Amino acid sequence: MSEYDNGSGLWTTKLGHGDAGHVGDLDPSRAGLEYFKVSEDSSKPGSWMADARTGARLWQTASGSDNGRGVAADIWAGSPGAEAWSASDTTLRSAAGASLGREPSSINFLSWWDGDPVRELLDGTRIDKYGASGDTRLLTGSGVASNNGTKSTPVLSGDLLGDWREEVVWRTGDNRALRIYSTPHQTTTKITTLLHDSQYRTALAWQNTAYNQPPHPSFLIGNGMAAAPRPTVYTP
Ligand SMILES: [Ca+2]
Ligand SMILES: [Ca+2]
Ligand SMILES: [Ca+2]
Ligand SMILES: [Ca+2]
Repeated sequence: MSEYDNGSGLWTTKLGHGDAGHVGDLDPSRAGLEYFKVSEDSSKPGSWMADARTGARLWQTASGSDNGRGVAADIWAGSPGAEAWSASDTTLRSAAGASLGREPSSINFLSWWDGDPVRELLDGTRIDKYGASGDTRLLTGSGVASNNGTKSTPVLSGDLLGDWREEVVWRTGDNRALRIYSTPHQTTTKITTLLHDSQYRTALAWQNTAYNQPPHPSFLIGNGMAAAPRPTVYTP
């Protein structure tokens, strides 16, 4: 997505509907953005990664099931860029599709929560940090609930307040209030507030207007990242 986008379609794979899609600089060794998606149709590849500008498919996994959930994000510093995993797959995959081993304990949302730029896992009312031998629980929300059954979506997750780390909004179990959780961890990484990034800002809007999915900015936030771009802000 660029600031010059006019809203017309760029391409289609004709691979049909999927229950999750992720757009970001998932593979930093390739120029531009990448798109990772799962397929609901069992005759289609279970998941696939494509160049987000051209739709050219970079790699895919086997067909044969309705692949209900899938995520791509840099959750592990042991492999460059994003990792990708999905419900019908059996392994965590590198940005290039190679097998990396143990899959994370959840396949739903994401959060930048602790001090490092590698992303954490958000599922239900919990935030976990992925590790090759097991995930570590960082937060358990008490007295709050998630939405949408197994998709376990929060009311909203994203960088709403303070620095670039992401807040999460959950409803209380009695539906009488919303709570905003914010990280208690300090960071040495400096990034302009993510709502200045138009792709990320659009992603926060779609969490409340369309299919509820975690947001990604238009640039890499992850292990070994370059200095994040400074936005150019125009006012009338
Ligand atoms: Ca890329
Ligand atoms: Ca990684
Ligand atoms: Ca982190
Ligand atoms: Ca924040």
